[in-house]
Amino acid sequence: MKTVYSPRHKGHRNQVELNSGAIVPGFELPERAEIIRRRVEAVGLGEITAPEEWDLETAAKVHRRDYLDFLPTVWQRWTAEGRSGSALPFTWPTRGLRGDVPPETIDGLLGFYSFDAGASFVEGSWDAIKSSHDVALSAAQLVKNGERAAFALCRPPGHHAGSGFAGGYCYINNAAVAAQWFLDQGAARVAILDVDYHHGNGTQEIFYERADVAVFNLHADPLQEYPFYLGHADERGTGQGEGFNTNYPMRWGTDFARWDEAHADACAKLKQYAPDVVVVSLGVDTFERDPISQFKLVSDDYPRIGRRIEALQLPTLFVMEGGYAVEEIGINAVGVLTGFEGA
Ligand code: SP5
Ligand code: ZN
Repeated sequence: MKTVYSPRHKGHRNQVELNSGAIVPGFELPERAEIIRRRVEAVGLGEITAPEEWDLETAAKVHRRDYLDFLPTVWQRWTAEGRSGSALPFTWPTRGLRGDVPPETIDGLLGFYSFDAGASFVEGSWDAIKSSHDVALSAAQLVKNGERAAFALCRPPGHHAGSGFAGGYCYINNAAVAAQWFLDQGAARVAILDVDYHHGNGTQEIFYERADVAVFNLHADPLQEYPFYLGHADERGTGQGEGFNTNYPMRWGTDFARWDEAHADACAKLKQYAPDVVVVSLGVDTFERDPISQFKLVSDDYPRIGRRIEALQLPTLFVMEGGYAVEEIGINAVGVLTGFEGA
């Protein structure tokens, strides 16, 4: 299968995050995308192409316009205050505070448009965010034009970004934008299968009241793990969307046997939904040596994930999300893809 990749992700670097009470260098490193790209080349997965430039009109159907307008302005606003380093929020509008009045100043805006301190901005961030969005849409176009599958090597990732907020290393929800684009191109139904270790809270929020995108999410139990405040099994969708959101929270220590049971169930339900296309939010932070995660998958398990997805017999767009064991993420992410291809 073809891979879409842009070197513009590299400007998004030297971010920071809050971890165990300290501001630390971000886990979401530029090397991640480079290691995956080199693995794509090493195994001969297929051609690697550059994305086209896309406008933000599809993104504006899954994100608030004011949020999309804010993102490109962050670095300029931050440096206009005489700051350097990373633009990071420190106040958030939780319960009991107003979430409907955007402040005028950058510190207030950063908190208003995020849910954690895991999505800092540096000088090259917006250009990388936009390139990641373009990578997802260009790979979606390959599938629309008849490829059985394509790989969007997105960086930064997207599944924690909601309609009006960044967080968890995510800014624009690339998988959600791609799903919306398939609908706009004539698909009747799209399924999103999120296999990242963390719950895809942004994707769930965006489609929670909709029946035209069914979301299946396999992830660490929010009672134990980030993002903590969404991803429980009783979240089934609401209104028109009731029954079209399915969560599989799993406890720390989950191994492949247990994980694959949930995957098999999700794939069976996904098949019943009979979508025209499936978008896979491909995170490989389920790996046993991932530095921020607590599942026990091993490298040999990833091709088996790809084989199960191939068995759906649907046009498939893989969108890169998380995975932080930097040495192994190439083997594991591309392992899913070669498993799919070899099935
Ligand atoms: C796309 C994606 O995978 N985003 C993940 C965001 C996770 N942010 C919270 C990280 C918490 C790290 N704390 C782990 C402590 C281990 N030393
Ligand atoms: Zn993750």
